[in-house]
Amino acid sequence: MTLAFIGIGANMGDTRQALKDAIVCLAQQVGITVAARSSFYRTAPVDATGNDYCNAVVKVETTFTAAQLLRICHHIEDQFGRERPFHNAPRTLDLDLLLFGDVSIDTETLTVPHPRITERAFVLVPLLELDAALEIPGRGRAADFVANVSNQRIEKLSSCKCTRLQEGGTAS
Ligand code: PH2
Ligand code: MG
Ligand code: MG
Repeated sequence: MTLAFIGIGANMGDTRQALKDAIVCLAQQVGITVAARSSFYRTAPVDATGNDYCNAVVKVETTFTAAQLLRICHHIEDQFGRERPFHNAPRTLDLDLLLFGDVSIDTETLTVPHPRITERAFVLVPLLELDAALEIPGRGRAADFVANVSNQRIEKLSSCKCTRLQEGGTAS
């Protein structure tokens, strides 16, 4: 069993719903248990165009290899209608394998830890919400990189509305 972190992002369509549905999809996979999820965040596009993103990170336990987990992520992206017309194009769903246990992998198709993990507030902030003492293999403490990304806009989205609706029994 390996502990892995997956970054989730979307900036087209109903982004919050896409993130929720993607987490359900991951949890439904045999060989993946979703152990925790961060809050959802509204974030400014970084090196990209289009609308603000909704981002989150999930912590999963998996029996898969990193390559298998990546394939599953890509398959789920396809199911959500992901298209890739150009680099960093707006997307209905993006699932990025951020960390896979304490291993470092560098192949043509997969680099773990994710190469830009320390440069992006939309990854670092939710990661630290899940584990404030997180160590990034080969890089050091995730918390040490937050100051470098303080210029990137990121806002935690409230989940109060959903909770209140569910408690009232009127959630759709
Ligand atoms: N993903 C990118 C490029 N830029 N910006 C934000 N805010 N959130 C993302 O998920 C994101 C991005 C490439 O995958
Ligand atoms: Mg990405
Ligand atoms: Mg991606």
